[in-house]
Amino acid sequence: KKETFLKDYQPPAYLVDRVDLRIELDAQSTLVQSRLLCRPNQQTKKPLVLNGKRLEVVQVALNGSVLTRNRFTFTDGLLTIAHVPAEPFEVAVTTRINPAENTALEGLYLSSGNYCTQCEPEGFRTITCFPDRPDVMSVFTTTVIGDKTSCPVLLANGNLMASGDLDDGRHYATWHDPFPKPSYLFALVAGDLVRISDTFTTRSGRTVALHIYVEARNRDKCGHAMRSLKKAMRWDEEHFGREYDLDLYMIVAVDDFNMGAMENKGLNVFNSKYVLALPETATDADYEGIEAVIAHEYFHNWTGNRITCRDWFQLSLKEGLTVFRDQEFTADMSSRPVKRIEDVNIIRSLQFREDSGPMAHPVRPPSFVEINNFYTLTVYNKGAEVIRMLFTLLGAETFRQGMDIYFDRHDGQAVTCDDFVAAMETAWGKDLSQFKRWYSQAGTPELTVTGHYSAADQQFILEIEQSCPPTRESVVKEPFFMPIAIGLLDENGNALPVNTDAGTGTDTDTKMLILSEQRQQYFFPNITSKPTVSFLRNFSAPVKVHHAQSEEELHRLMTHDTDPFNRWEAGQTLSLRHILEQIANFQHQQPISIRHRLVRGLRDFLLDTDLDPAFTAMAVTLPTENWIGQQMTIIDPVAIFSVRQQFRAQIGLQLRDELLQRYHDLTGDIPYQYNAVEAARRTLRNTCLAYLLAPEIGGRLTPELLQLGTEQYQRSDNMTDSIAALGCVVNADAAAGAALLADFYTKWQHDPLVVDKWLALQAGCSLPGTLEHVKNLTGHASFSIKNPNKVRALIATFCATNHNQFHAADGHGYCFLGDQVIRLDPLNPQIAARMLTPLTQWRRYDPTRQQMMCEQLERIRRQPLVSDDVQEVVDRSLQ
Ligand code: DPP
Ligand code: ZN
Repeated sequence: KKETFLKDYQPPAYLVDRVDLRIELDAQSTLVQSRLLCRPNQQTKKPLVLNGKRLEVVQVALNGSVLTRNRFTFTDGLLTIAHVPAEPFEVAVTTRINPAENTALEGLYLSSGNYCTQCEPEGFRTITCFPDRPDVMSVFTTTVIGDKTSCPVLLANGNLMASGDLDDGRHYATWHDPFPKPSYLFALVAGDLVRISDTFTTRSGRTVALHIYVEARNRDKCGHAMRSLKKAMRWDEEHFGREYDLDLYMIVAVDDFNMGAMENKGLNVFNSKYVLALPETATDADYEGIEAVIAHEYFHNWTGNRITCRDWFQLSLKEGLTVFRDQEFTADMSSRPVKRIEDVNIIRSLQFREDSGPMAHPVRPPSFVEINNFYTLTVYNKGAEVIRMLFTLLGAETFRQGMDIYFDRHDGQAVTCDDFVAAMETAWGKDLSQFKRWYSQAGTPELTVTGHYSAADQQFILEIEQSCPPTRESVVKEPFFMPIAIGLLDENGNALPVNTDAGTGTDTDTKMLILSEQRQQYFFPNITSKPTVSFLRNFSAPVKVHHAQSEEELHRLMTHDTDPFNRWEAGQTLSLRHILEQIANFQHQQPISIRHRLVRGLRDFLLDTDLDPAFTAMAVTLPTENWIGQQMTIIDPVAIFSVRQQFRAQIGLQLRDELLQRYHDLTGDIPYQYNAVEAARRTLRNTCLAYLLAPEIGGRLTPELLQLGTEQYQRSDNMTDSIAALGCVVNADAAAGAALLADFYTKWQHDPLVVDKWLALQAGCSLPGTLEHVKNLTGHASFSIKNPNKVRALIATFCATNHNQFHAADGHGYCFLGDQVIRLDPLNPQIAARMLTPLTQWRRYDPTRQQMMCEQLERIRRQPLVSDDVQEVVDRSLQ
């Protein structure tokens, strides 16, 4: 497959105003009849070209006459009719497909015996022949025909128009979606499902029916998803003025799904992980994830469906914006600073890594081989940071005006990221052309910050210099335009008024600087003593910062900063420094020790009961292994793990009394409830437990501490507390862990989502011997390589999070991943390509590891039937 370029974009030669589909379901042989009402979109006469993949073309007709085989061709994924009328015409195509054989989970497939679809981005072409590109928007009418017994439920997008019985035990349902949409938003679901119903009254007083469809065994697990949906609908009305537009909103949960969920118009299809929850089966993190993903897909109805993408290069137009919207929603539902810290952790631990590796690409990629490889942290999460910078620059009110302009201008259209920024420019009244470099230049900008204080002039000068490492699409980077939020603290930690020219009622502590040049200076007058800089408050731009601050200053920020994000950040920076210093010791076979001052800082956070416990939990957690690794020229996974683990054990020992005290004080006395307050309490309590049960490497815990974990596991009434305790025991003591794991499996083997947790816990286990155990589990009755959730739980957890053991010096971890990718690729190329991520990072490791990692990449590339998905990732990695 060859590379596709953004610069080669051409408008479609033909538009399709209407699509009529008649789909006769059969597991091995589904017959799809489509009638397309086409119309030329250009003056010059061109052949009609439709995409078609992995299907059999049974018949093609033009304006009612069946075409003989010499009137059309069907090769290389394209159905071409050379001669079509200049006037609007009708093309009818009949295709035959095999859902039962579809293990790629793209197009129409079976999950637990039920039919479902995934068409984004290019799955519709595996169902029928169609101009499968998002700038062709059509009104769909879909008739689904299926067996009454095995498929009592027949669903498609829009509203139900007709239904009834047919002969030979079959029945049909006809659905009509009045909103023109691209083919990637098409959906069909059929099977034996139960329905949970509710209603929502929009602010204009319309009643919308809300239906969640699940397998009967999951009937009682939909309450949280339904409540989340209603909250999201209300929130979008209140915060963006957006109301739902159909009379029906349907969500279907399936167990086999490549991604998290899909926003098909009126008929979302979800990975069951993001729908099903009961206190006994789902953790607080699951509850939060469900609320966020339900909201995300709902928000797509406006940012994605009503206004869609012109082409797939614009993917971030809908994804970056919708992630920003769901982040804001979650911040409103829980704790804003904690949500921000979580999002920044994702950006820095994972997106920065992507942005510095071979898969680095701008938020709007200039080219791709396989678009499925570009559903990335860069497009989603960095894309959301770019939107957030606009929000920060324009301010909430002007940003909202920009959104309104965007909706007004482009409703019903397929547009580009430029169109979005243009709407923001209109609202702001300022030029954003330099800002748009965020869409075209990849890589993480780096800022070097220096402060100069002159006591004589009572002036403070802040100097910022920006640079960005070269990436594939651009070697020399033009300077970025970004908001830098800062504050200044005096020696007692008091905030200095830096924003004195702001109007009344505004925050005088925080100044928004604009950085647009390669090097810039900012002047602060009337500063009576050398200030401490609180730089990049709330992480106002997705950049790396080099800022030589003393420990004194970091402690001041940690205890006094008015910006909660930077309080947390100062603590992280301190921890990071100490960890890196000890990593150097470890590498020189010197003993590792933790500095008293660091422990004291964590202790202060731990004992400050005025803080939100969820924030405290973040503040006492050490930087992630990924983030530590990124500070190193050569990543040493064993040293990182060992030092971090040793620190955790030491903190557990030195703060045992304080941790136990808080652990007991945070014991809940009411049955499980999911809400921000209760979840925060559990998070901190389980963070304390994890410290108490953190063993020294090769060391053993006291029986009392082990007992504390075991007891929590046995007594808790909810999955959050039981799995947290189980995880602590599993990582502390092999024998005790094995016993509890066996108990857990016996209890939960019937529940696939809980079994995923059981697999992930074992794959993430930091005690020695995990790889052998994981290999055995690939043969376990509960594991299936065909189920993406199982693959992620077992294989991805080991390879992408258990760094110490995945990167073991013998290279067996790499070999294991090579084996699994080779096994998976013929079945599900999208998931296989994703699994490769850890190997793409080979340049960051020592020469021996580099060589072993590359050997696996080469080996994968040599496979006779390597997919485009895997090929592209391997090729880019080895380039
Ligand atoms: N468009 C989906 C999402 O919401 C991905 N399949 O992110
Ligand atoms: Zn999305």
